[in-house]
Amino acid sequence: MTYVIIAIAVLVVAGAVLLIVRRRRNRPALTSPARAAMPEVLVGELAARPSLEAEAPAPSLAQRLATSRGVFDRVRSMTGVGAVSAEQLDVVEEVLLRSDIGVVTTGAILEELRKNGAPDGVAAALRRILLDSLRASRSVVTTADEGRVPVWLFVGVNGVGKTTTIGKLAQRHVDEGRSVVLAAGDTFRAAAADQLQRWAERTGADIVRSAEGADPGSVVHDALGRAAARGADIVLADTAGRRANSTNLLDELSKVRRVADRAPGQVVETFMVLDATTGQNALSQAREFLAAAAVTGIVLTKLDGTARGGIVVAIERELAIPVKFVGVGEGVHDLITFDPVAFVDSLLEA
Ligand SMILES: Nc1nc2c(ncn2[C@@H]2O[C@H](COP(=O)(O)OP(=O)(O)O)[C@@H](O)[C@H]2O)c(=O)[nH]1
Ligand SMILES: [Mg+2]
Repeated sequence: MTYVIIAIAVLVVAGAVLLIVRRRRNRPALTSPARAAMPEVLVGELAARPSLEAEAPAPSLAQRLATSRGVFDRVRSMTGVGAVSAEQLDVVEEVLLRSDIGVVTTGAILEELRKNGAPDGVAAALRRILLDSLRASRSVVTTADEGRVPVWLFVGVNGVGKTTTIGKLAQRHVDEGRSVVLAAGDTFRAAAADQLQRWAERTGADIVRSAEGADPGSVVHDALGRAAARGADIVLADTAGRRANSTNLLDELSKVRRVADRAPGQVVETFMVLDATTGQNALSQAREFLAAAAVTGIVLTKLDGTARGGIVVAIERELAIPVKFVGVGEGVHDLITFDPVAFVDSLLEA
């Protein structure tokens, strides 16, 4: 009998210890301040309301690129493997041209399909061909030589999304722990600097601006001085997208570039910003800028809501400059590091 009582007592004590240990484990690591008990009604209301996260899951790339994906519907639904029929080739041609992949690139792709057929189906063959033409290195440089401040320069015509892209990238650099100075080199209108200033306030970046009509070179020069004095990690320099004529604009860009590349500055990336919704026009614009600006990468904006997603492939094939970022909306997080596999899959994966 005594043994039984002792055994029961031991069990009860062990149970109690287990309970206490479990409770402690469930407690969050950081102790939060004690809160007053909430009224039952409020508790009920809160429980009934779904959390914000559950309400708005981040859209997938395929969702963001839904309009371009729609153009490829007919290719994705093609059945059959092996030789590609003349009718199928016609459909592929129409789809590629509609997606603004361009005549040259479309011709090359059709030739390849004709020659090699589609052993795993047309969509899979197209996927492989597109990925083959998107093999450029997309690394971005964020460091400069000892004692210099890295500068990212943004060029492109008015309205393509330069300032917005700078704002999004400022946020990215800040998130990655870099201190950022923005140079408001678009002095054509005061509103341009105001817009950049709002991005600076929002992202916590520093900004150097001047009066409307000021010399953009001197704004960039001052921004470099500020960055060097404060030990900032990177300067993002905005530029104007218009002048009285394009020769003046290109001259001005060359001058801004020279200033930005002089110590303490060092231009490590020059991004040409292009608007995807202008399709093949973006290509001709780019050609005009290329010689003057020594472009190291393309930022393709407004890929959301356009059917012209194929322009990514046309740009890389015809200009031989890598697309490094794509804009998929107006929000601060709507800029994506361009990933060919994710991009091509968002168009062609079932
Ligand atoms: N939908 C969409 N709009 C964009 C994107 N990037 C920029 N914009 C919009 O395009 C317009 C022009 O952008 P802005 O940065 O002022 O162009 P900038 O003249 O080249 O500096 C603004 O209304 C932006 O919100 C994008 O990726 N997607
Ligand atoms: Mg601007």
